Amino acid sequence: MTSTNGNGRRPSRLTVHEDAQQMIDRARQEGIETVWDRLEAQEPQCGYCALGLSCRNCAMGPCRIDPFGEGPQKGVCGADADVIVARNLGRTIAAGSSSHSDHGRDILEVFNAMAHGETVGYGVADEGKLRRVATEIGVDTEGRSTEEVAIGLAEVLLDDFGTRKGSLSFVDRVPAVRRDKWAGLGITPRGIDRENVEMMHRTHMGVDNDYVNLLLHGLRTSLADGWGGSMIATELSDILFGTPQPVMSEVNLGVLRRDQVNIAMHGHNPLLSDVVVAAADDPELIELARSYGATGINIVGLCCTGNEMLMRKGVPMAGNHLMQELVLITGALEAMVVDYQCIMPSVTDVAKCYHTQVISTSDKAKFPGATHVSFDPRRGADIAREIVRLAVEAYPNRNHERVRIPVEPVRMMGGFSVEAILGALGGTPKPLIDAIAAGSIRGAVAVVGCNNPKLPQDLEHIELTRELIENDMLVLVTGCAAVANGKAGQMLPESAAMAGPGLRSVCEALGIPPVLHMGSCVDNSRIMVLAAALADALGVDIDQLPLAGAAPEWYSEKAVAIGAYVVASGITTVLGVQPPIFGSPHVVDLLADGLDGVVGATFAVEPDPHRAAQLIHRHIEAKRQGLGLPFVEPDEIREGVPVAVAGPGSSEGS
Ligand code: SF4
Ligand code: MSK
Repeated sequence: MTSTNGNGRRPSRLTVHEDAQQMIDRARQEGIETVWDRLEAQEPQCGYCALGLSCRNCAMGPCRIDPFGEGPQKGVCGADADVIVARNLGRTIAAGSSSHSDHGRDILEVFNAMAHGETVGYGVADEGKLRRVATEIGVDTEGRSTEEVAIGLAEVLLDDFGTRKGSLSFVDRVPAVRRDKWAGLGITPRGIDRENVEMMHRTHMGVDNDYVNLLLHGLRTSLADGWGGSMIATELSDILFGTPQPVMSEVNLGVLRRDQVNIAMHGHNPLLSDVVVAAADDPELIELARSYGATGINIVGLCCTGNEMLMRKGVPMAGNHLMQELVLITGALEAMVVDYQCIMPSVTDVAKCYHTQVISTSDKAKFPGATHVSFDPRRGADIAREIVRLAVEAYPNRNHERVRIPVEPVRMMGGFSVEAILGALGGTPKPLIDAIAAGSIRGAVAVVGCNNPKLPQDLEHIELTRELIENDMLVLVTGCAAVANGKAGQMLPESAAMAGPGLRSVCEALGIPPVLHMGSCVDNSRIMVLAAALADALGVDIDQLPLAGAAPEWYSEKAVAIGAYVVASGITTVLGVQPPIFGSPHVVDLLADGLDGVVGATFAVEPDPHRAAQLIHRHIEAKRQGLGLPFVEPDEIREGVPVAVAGPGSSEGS
């Protein structure tokens, strides 16, 4: 493999982290190609696609619309820019929503099999939550065994995927006023699969040719994710593996151990990782590792599988999306075990340069060059041991002279489920509401989402968060954002010192960080539950609350689905990367403005983290004013300090 190696651009222009910079340097020395090289090789990327103006939905095309008005303004079928952009966005939402929801269904199927006694290695870890959720959605729990309740819960949730009901079970968690709003717009999610299938139907040539109608169905499809597939994944994972409670952990490449067998669990689904963590404690496997000269077996996380393990078990986190190739370049990894989503096909190429085994585990996500061990919940514990054994047996092949673990790990705190947050508040949201009403906390901002090599890795996450907490806004994080903030030391109880005086005093009183780790990508559903609880406690709709969302470095279709359901639920969201919609001024107007009159929230795009923070601060103060709370006038909100956001595509990059 040959590397163009970012054309000599300084690693400090590609990522803000020392561990990543050292590994990029090493990739260059060893001629190993990484994501930044491939981005550069793709440049300039297609301008039609970047604007959302290309369509390949049928064989009369592919078609494109000329954004300058000189070339074609319609596809062969007659679709104009509005229809093409809206159709593309609709399909993106459906792909993201389907990804989360298929993950949710996988968990549900194992949960159902567990309830019927057909699995090995799985059980109910949180009986209280099982009974609470079952009661909430109408399953009789009185005098029934754990298994009977679990079967009843599984049956109701299995129906949520189809068309047998008019609305999803968890939609009842939404404040009534918002449910009425959705019903009025015709966007109440009915069945998870149904909304996704209908979106694929509507975007076929010659079906829905009204961009407004298409986008409304996009919102409905996303709601089937946020209040359906993702929420099912979160709730059942808590019941199966435990509801997260505050826990200390460590983050960055320093979590790898020079003297141990290192196994990185990568992807999204906790079904396998949970049993692998248990298998790593198997005395026989530890003895085998010792027989090869290692002192033990070290499990670390990557991306959202890592978040699932960190949240529940405090398993250390090696890194987020853009670290997945760099962790291999340490030469210290015996195995990268992957399930699905966000796993670059390139990991097998990089692994070939070392002794690392890539072990794929999902029959729906195979990787040429990987060893495939098919996950089967009926033999979960055995399969986990088989995987750990493969990793241990790779240890003798490690070239110890090539091992480079670049930094010491940073401590971080995770585990802030809604239950944990309410627990810290004494069992009710009232202290949080009181702090918001008094103005010591101005509001809360969900900073979520991925990395994107078009931006310096983690810069936007860290800078946006820094400015928000300095201005007394509580930050809730999930996914790759949480890893970024953890690496920057923003997620410790003592990080309260980085916050403004109001937020600092609340965090110090409660012993919590100003940035709360709420989990993986599907766990954005926790943020929805918290928002609904706050709205209900105040007797208002979600869009009246001083809340905002941000996805500063998003890349994935799942992130688009998340953004759409967050906005449809009433929370304005700022994106740091431009979505491919700017080919249609009508679509842009609707998403950035028109939606405000429809769902009470909009999208904004602001790549500069300081300007984004300012925009969010103004939004939150406006919401405070709307609620009759003390607020800061917009012109009193200080100007942020813009930074040059230079990525590989920037001329400033070298
Ligand atoms: Fe072209 Fe229309 Fe076919 Fe799209 S659906 S490829 S715009 S003819
Ligand atoms: S892993 S979807 S890169 S947050 Fe959930 Fe990270 Fe984004 Fe994947």
